[in-house]
Amino acid sequence: MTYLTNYVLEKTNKPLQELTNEEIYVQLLDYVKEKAAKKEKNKAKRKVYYISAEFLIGKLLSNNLINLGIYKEIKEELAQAGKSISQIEDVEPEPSLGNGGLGRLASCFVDSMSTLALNGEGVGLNYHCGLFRQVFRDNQQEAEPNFWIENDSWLQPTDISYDVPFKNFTLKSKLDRIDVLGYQKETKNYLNLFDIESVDYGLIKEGISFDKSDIKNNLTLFLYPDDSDKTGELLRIYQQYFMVSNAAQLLIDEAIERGSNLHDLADYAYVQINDTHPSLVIPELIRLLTEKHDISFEEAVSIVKAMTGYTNHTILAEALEKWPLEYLEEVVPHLVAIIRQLDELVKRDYSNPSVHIIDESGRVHMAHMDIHYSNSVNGVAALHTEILKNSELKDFYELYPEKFNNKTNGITFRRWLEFANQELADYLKELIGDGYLEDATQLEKLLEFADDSSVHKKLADIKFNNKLALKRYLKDNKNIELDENSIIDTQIKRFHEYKRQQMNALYVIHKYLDIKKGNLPKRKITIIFGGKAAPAYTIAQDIIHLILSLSELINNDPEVNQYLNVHLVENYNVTVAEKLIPASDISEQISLASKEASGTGNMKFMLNGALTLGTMDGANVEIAELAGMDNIYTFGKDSDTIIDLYATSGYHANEYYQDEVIKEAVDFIVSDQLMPYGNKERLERLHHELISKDWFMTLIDLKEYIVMKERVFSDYENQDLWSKKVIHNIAKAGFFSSDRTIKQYNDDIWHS
Ligand code: 26Q
Repeated sequence: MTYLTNYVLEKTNKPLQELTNEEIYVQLLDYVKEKAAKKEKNKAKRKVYYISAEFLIGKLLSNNLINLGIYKEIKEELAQAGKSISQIEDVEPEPSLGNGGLGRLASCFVDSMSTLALNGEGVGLNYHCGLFRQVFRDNQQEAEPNFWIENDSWLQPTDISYDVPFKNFTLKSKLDRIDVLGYQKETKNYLNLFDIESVDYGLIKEGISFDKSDIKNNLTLFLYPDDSDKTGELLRIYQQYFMVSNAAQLLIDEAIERGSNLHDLADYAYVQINDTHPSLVIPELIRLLTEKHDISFEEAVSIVKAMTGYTNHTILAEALEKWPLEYLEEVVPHLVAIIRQLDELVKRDYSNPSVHIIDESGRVHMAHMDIHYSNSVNGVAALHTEILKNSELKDFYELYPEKFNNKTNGITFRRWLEFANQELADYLKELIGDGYLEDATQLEKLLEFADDSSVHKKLADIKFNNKLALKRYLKDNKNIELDENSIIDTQIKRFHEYKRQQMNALYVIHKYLDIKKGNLPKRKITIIFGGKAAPAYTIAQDIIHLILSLSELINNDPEVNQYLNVHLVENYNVTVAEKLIPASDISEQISLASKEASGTGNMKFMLNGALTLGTMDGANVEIAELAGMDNIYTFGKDSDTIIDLYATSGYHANEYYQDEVIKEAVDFIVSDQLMPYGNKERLERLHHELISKDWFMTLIDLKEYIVMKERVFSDYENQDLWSKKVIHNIAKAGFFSSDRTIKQYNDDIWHS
């Protein structure tokens, strides 16, 4: 029981008590790294390379301690020295290498690959400022650079370096690695983060604007740099090619080292392409095999096809990348010839232009290249995969039915239960033992307690304690006063019209007006939002502005603020999610049906005993099936109806706007009551958008949403009924363990 004490004494000559939290953090960093260094790399002939533009890893200290199986011991030891582990956790900066679901998924996946002891690693870029830090000024979002890399960090330099050739120059890379420890495993994997040799922070000007043309010094400065002009788009191509060329060179080197003659490369490596950002890996592998290793084009194509798989995360047309050939010509001319050849092979076999790689206007459809030249195409939830097969990628499904498969997303329970909700995790162990840690489906044993009122009471107590912890966190860090006695209703995710935060905001308006009319809720309601909006996405910024303005109005209105509070948490990230999710009662998953590929926040809430209020979209459908319709609150038009409305241009916002209840809420956006808190241009633009275009059909489900939300609040008053639903949700959440997802990837696709 003196792990750390002795270590610290040896390293610093001081007892633990005398170290500051910052010093203890650094000691723990070294301590964990030393433990990790003793672990062997996972081995298997075929190694999986999960290439992703994002890895939203979150803080790593506690996660690593949990995976090492020493979290509780260290926590105890620190406590005995008068130190609090949570204050030490606060010292660690959160890496800024991701933006949302796709990046968090990649991080859960590397955790699970290590936990299953697979030979599988992440490959990405080490962005120095990553995704921007969000600050609110005048009820608006502003973006600041997020410098997250400190001298003492989890990054471990290697001497691995490659030359990456661009049209006009060659850039040398360097590789930093982060150890990825599986849960109580003797072996480990790496997260490989490539970087350029010198990044120049001096290029940054106002906010997050910077000289986008100085590639040699800016390539790994920011994740998703502004691409509203050509230099920005070119920079993204530079980033993508740099990422995949490094990945391809690494995997070829590693395969050779392990005995491959490269004709058999597919036996040694499998590349999972996370969305289209890494798609250039296909022509790059073909280039390397043909130009550097003397393999014929035909053979190279068949090798690459046998060792790549593509994961689709969206059906939104604007998110499917299509690069103009002339842009690729400016950055990577040596790939253009290959891409043209790949396209010609497709055009030789198929006349249907919708499956061509290069379209009539000379744009390269990255997803199309992936589908033709990989052996697996997967969606991320059952409904999403069906939509891909039956509508979005129908023409491809007809060509290659055998390639299409579903891999419903998952989350790592180590972070999202063991760490984030320690009291719940301890209680679960008391009730059903700790078998669920290895086999998450054992959570079903909880069903036995579905009607046990002492269990109900204890679950409610745990939720309350989590609310108290959240209250402290929000007060200390986010300048928010949370009422721990209120029902907490949370919507946390990137801001996007299809996710419909604006519909929740319209509910808030409706409720505010209702309270003003004297219809008082039985219990105070706190509605919490969190999320960032892409800086160039004006309407999403307007929605943030609406919520911040409403929040100021409502929280300061003494007639209303005892019944309703609204908060938008600044700079939402993994760390904030870890506090919000365990404290929430209601999980808002209200996307327009068909648009949310899966969602993974929905799974985190379910596991932490919040009930879903959602549409039948993405993985909500599977949550409903598993938990049972009695234990989830669904509403709104289904995906078939929505897909049909798009096909027939059948939705007209204006028709819905005629409804009195809807009109009253929508018009409040430009009312005299709200205007003093807001910016006229933003509020008017949003109002106009909602009644004239409303591409993501906010108004179509608003009335049903209001009705269902009222039912949720009223059900909450019957605490035994509520807790029973909570138990059904936790019990059935086991399916959503990323260990299950990764096992399926490995069994069906990777065969590692
Ligand atoms: C595309 C073109 C140009 C610039 C940027 C992009 C871009 C950037 C980020 C496209 C997509 C993303 C991120 C997508 C994402 O996070 N998708 C989410 O993936 C989750 C994991 O599968 C799902 O659960 C979510 O439903 C999905 O929205």
